Amino acid sequence: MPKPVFVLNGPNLNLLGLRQPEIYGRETLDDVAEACSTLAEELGLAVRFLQSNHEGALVDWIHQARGEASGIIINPAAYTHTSVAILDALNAFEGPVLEVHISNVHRREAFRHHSYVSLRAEGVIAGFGTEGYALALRRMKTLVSK
Ligand code: DHK
Repeated sequence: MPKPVFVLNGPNLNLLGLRQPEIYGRETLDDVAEACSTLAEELGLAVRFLQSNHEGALVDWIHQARGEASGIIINPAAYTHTSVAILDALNAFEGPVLEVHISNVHRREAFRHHSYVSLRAEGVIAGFGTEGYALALRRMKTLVSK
């Protein structure tokens, strides 16, 4: 059985579809999780889809990914712009890391323009709505097949 790709989601993404739909769209996080597992099956990947509002929980999952996951796709949400702890945890992970943002963070407030996670990520997808997760999974397939 191949190691799963961890798809990690940060704070407030549990409210996807409900909060600021003009920015984040109307799809729920469950819709995104389902789309990811359908696509993963097509690609021959396994996924473990997780969300937490707590920085430490995300750090713990990244630690767990060491040895257990083939790669990490992460939307750290607001922690993107603040969390050295998440960056440090990702730096301790040996596989590929892809960063996803549903919105185009570069078109938004200046504080969203900086990402700690980008210092580690092989690639960043922003502004493609929830489709960004599918794009990241396809890219992850290439990266873990190398
Ligand atoms: C989600 C959030 O919750 C914001 O804090 C980020 C990100 C952007 C997104 O676009 O997915 O700034």
